[in-house]
Amino acid sequence: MEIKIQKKVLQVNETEAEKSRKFFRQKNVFVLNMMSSPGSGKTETLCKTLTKLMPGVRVGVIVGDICTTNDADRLVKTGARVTQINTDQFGGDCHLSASLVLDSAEKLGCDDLDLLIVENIGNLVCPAEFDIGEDSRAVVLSVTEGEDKPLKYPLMFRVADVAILNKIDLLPYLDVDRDLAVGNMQKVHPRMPVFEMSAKTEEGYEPWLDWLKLKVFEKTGKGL
Ligand SMILES: Nc1nc2c(ncn2[C@@H]2O[C@H](COP(=O)(O)OP(=O)(O)O)[C@@H](O)[C@H]2O)c(=O)[nH]1
Ligand SMILES: [Mg+2]
Repeated sequence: MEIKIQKKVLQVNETEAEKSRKFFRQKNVFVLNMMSSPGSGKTETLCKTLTKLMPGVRVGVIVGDICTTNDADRLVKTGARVTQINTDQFGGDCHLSASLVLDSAEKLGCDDLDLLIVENIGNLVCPAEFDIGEDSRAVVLSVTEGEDKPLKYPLMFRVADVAILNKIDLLPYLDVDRDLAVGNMQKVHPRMPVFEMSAKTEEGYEPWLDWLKLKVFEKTGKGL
């Protein structure tokens, strides 16, 4: 019975995701769904990414959390247009649904955007199951989480188009094997691009920014 309910929820979401995809196509905006466990550095990576991309790339952000506007407050300082979703009022959902994202995207306005980034709720499991009508999915794994997480939570890494290994500035202080962390991500998802970065020192940002700009160009035709 539980499985049937889950299946129905996902089917309803899939219909909504198609509506979102159509909306984003009409607006000619590239949409990136950014996912990870809490604290791996999604918001910090986004703050640095937005600062480096703007004003050449016009970026909007939808950020999801169960409670607080902390992340929106940080992101808005970059100058990007930001809206925060809190799922507490909907029972504290651990993921963003397609309908919530579409509703927020309409309110945010996408006419003048090249790139819309959705920072999903921190969770390495549920967001991987919910299509939000995005064009690409990025997963962030920080070195403090351990090399084995891609093997323990494979779906998230399987559905991702690109991965960031974040907090590499901390490697000297940890017993973590960087190559093994990258290897485990690519074991689950062969040939997935993995960018090794630090949001603190800003090491490793250029290849990630180039990847993102190429993706925006491929969808929208906007050379940035
Ligand atoms: N040393 C270090 N700390 C980081 C890095 N990226 C994020 N942090 C810190 O990790 C904590 C969680 O980051 P946050 O961006 O809020 O993670 P989120 O929950 O995935 O959005 C914050 O204290 C950040 O300052 C990094 O590359 N290196
Ligand atoms: Mg965050």
